[in-house]
Amino acid sequence: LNNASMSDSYHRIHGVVPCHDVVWRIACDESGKEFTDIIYEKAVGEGIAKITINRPERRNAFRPQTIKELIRAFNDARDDSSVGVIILTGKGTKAFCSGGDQALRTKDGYADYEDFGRLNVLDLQVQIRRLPKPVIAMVAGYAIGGGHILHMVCDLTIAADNAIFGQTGPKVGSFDAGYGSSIMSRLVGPKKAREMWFLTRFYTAAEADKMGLVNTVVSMFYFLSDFQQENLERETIKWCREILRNSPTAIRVLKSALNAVDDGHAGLQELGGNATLIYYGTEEGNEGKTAYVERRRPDFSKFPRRP
Ligand code: S0N
Repeated sequence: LNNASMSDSYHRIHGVVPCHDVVWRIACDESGKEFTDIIYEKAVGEGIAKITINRPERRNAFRPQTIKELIRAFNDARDDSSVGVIILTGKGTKAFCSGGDQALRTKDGYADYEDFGRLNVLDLQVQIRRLPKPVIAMVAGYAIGGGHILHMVCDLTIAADNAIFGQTGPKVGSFDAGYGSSIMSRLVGPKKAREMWFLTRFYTAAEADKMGLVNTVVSMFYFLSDFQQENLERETIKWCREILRNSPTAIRVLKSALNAVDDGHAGLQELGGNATLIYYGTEEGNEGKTAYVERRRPDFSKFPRRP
């Protein structure tokens, strides 16, 4: 048995996979329904969730079902207070995600059930952007089209040195005029963003690093087996652990602050929600609620009017 099949059979039998010093346990959401297009795992005792797009035979292209499952898993990871960081990745070393499944594209989006198409990947992009925990894209191989946009909406990107980034829209008859354009322009600057979209070139991990598209590139001497892939995961886990050592509230507020200007009213709402959340925890905020419950006039006189 090679590493890959050993780890696959271990997964099936025990529901857990040892990866260096991390033990991954298969997770589910409250519906209890199985996932078919993704693998959803949590690292035992670590505060890390990992969501893997599992369509390697299609270079991890997503269909509406894939996105539905990703949304369920991200919701669960958001609600689970033991989770502090979420990794988004693709199965295998050939692709993170190659975008929407072109075989399912119809005149009104992507269709894999019912009679009409949909672009539910846009909901997923917004969900990742608003999720109050850091989301890290762990990219090996191709991050193309809608897959490239998914890594861009994540907070951080850790790339393997075989990673390839690019947009194909104008070549295959599509475009993302939302986050796929605006966030890209913020990340790499307006000139480079135009280059990426107008010329539809692909870029190596080193080029992406230089452009500010990724946070780091994990160099790998030889990148063909599961063992080498663990180097990428090892580095990603290191970044997760560094984040997890820090204050979750500070990180939560910072994520919303870093997005606020670009996300307009929705960004302000997210940041404002965090202010309310913190205010609820103060004695001053509590006085208002307690007075209402006790049917008395609230007394805010003891609280300072700070300069
Ligand atoms: C990723 C590429 C470069 C990999 O090349 P490689 O390694 O040579 O592999 P292939 O032999 O090409 O592929 C292996 C098998 O996988 C299938 N496949 C790959 N990608 C897709 C895909 N996206 N959809 C369906 N199938 C895919 C291949 O067909 C092959 O299958 P077999 O073995 O059966 O022949 C290369 O594969 C590539 O260029 N892929 C296409 C990349 C692409 O153009 N993606 C779509 C880009 N557009 C979007 O993602 C749109 C996103 C979106 O949803 C959206 C968002 C906002 C607004 C609008 C939209 C919108 O859709 O319009």
